[in-house]
Amino acid sequence: MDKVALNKSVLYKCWLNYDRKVNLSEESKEIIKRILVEGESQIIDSAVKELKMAVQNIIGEEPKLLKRTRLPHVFLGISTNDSLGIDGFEIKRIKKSIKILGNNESGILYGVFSFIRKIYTGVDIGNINIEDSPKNMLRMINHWDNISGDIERGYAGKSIFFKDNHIVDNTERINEYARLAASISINGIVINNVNVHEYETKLISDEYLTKVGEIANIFTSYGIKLYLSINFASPIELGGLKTADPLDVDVKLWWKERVKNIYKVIPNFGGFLVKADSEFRPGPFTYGRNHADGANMLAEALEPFGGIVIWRCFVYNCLLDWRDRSKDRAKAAYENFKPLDGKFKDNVILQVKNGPMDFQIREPISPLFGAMKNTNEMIEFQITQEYTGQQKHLCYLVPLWKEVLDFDTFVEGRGSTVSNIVNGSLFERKYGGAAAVANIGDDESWTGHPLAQANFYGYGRLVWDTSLSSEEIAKEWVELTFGIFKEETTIISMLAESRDIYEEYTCPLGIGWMVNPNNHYGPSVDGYEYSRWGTYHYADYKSLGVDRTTETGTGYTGQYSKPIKYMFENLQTCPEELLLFFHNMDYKYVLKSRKTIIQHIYDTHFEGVEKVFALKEKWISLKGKINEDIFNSVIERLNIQIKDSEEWRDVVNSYFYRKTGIDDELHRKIY
Ligand code: GCW
Repeated sequence: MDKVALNKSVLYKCWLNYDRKVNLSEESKEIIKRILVEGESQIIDSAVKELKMAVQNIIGEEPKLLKRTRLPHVFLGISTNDSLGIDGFEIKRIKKSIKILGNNESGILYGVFSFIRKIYTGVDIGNINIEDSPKNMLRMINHWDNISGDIERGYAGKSIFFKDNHIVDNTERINEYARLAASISINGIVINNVNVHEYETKLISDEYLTKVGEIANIFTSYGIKLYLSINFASPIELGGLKTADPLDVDVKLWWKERVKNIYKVIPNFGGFLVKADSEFRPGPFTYGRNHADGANMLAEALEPFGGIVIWRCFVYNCLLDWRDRSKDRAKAAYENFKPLDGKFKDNVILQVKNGPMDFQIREPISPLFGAMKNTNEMIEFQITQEYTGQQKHLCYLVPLWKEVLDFDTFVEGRGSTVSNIVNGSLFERKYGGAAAVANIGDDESWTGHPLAQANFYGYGRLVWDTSLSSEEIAKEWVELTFGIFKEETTIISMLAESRDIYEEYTCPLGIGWMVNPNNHYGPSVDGYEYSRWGTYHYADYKSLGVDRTTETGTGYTGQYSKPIKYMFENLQTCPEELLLFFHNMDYKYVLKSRKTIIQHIYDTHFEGVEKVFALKEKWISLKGKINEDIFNSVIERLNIQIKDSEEWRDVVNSYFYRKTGIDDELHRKIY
C-alpha cells in the first residue's frame, strides 16, 4: 500500500478518524471556530495541530488561531487549579468560550484529545465541565522490536522503528504513532525488545544515538519520553571491559559515562528497561551479585539526570526437571525479589507481569503485588496477543486487565487493590504505573486484526482511568472508530464476550499452556508437559491440575496474604475459573454448575466454537453499515478463528476423552 493510500485509509486512522459527521449545535460550532493559545512549546503545537485538524473536519473550515478576541473561542493554557494531578486537565464552559486547561503542557494535549473524543462520542460540549487526572503516573508501552525489523511476538507486520539493522529513515509513521499513543495518554515508550541482542546493544552507543535522538524528539512533541532496553553485559560487549560486575569500579564508571552521553543527545531520555538473569540474558548473577546490586548501579548513573531504571521481575529457572513436582515456576518472581524489598534505590521500579506465569488467558495475580512495601512496583500487561490468538482471534483484553487491577490483595486489609499498589498510593511510593507490550506493527491497520486496535486503545484509557469499565471503553472505541450508529452495540457485545469465548475453547479452569511450543499458537495439550519450562498440567487418567497449596502442594499459595491464601486453597472459595491453577482435581469433581470437570471441558469446548460461529453471524449483520475494508478484514480473521477453534476443541476434547475414557453426556463427536 503506498503512502497516500495509507494516509487515507480508515484502518490506518484508527480512532482518530475525524472524517465523519458530528452533531454540534450552531453555538458550539461558533466557539470552535477560533482558538486562543497561551504558551509555546512542541507539545502545545501538537495540541493546536490536533484541534485544528478536528475542527476543520467538523465545520469544514480551518479555525482561526488568534492572539486575542472578544468572540467565542476555545482557549488552551495552563490551569491554576491545584486539585489537578500531574498531566491532568479541566475543560469548562466560561461565558461564551470553552477553556481547555492543563496542569502542564501534556495536560493541555490530553485535554484537547479528550475534548475531541467528547465531540465524536456525541457529548454536548455546550455545557462541558470536566476535570480529569491520570490514576497512574507512568503509562508506558514496551516494544519488543528487534533492529532487524522483526518483532518478537509481533503479529501485525514488521517494526515501525527498525529495518535491516538500521533505524528507519522515513519517520512519518513514527510521528503518526506518537500521535496515536498520546491520544490515549501514553507518556513513555521503550522502542526495542527486552531481549537485547548484538546490534541492539549498540543503540546506546554514539553510532546510533543521533538517530535514536531523532525518534526521541518526535515522541517528545507528544509528551512521550523515550526509554531503551539495555544489555546488562554492555560494558563487555560495547565497552571492551572484562566484566559487567555491577560492583566493579570501572563498570560503574563506564555506565556513568554512557549515560552522560545519552543525555547529551537526548536531554529528556526516560531511562533503561532491563531483563536480566532471565531466559539466558546476562545479569548480576554471573558475578555473585543480586538484582538490587544490578539495578542500583544503573540507577546511580541515571539519577543525576532524573532517569529511572525499570527492572523486570520475569525471572525464573527455565531449566526445570518436569519429573520434580516440588518445583513451581509460579513461585519464582516472589522468591527472587521479595527478599530484596527496601534494597532498591528510589529511581528503580520493579516491573511485574500481571500473573505469576506468563500472560495466559487466565492466571491469578502475581503475589509480588503488595509483597514489597518498600519498593516501587509497576505492572506489565501484554497487549500483543502471544497466548491469546495472535491477532487472528478476537480477544478484547480490557476485561482481563480490569479484573487484575481491581483484585484486592488484602496486604493491608480491604482496599489493597493491585491498582492502588501499582499506582503508588497504597504504600506512598515515588513511582508507579503500568507498561504493556505493544501489538503494533507496520500493517496498514497497525494491529493486524482491526478489532485488536481496541486493545491498544483500551490499555491507554484504562491506565489513565482505572475506574472506567471495560464496556465503557469498548463503547468509546467503537464510536470513535465506526461512528455512533444503531448497531454499535453489536460490536461492543462482540468485544465484551470475546475473552470468555477464547478461554472456553482453549484452556480449561485456569490451567493454561496447552499451546504449541515456541510459536505459542494453536493447541498442543502436552506441548510443554515434559519440557524444562515449568509449565505443567499433570493430567493423568484420573485427575489434572497443579496442587499449589501449602499443605499438600508446592506452597505457592503461601506467597499471598492470609485471606487470599485461604480463598485459593479452599475448594469452596477458590474461583472456579482458577481451580486447576491451584488444585489437582479428579475429573469427576462436581463444579458449582453441577457439571463434572470432564463434562465442563467437553461443554465449554463445544460451546466455545459455537460462539465463534455466532460472532461471525453478528459481524455479518453489520455488512453495509460499517467501512468495507474493516468489514472484510475482520471476516477473514473470523474464518481463521472458526477453523482454529474447531482444532482446539477437537484436540483438547479428544485428549481428555482418551485419557479418561469418560463419555460426553451429550454424545457429540469426539475423536
Ligand atoms: O512470554 C515470554 C515470551 C518471550 C519474551 C518473554 C519476556 C521478550 O515468550 O518472547 O521475551 O516472555 O517477557 O521476557
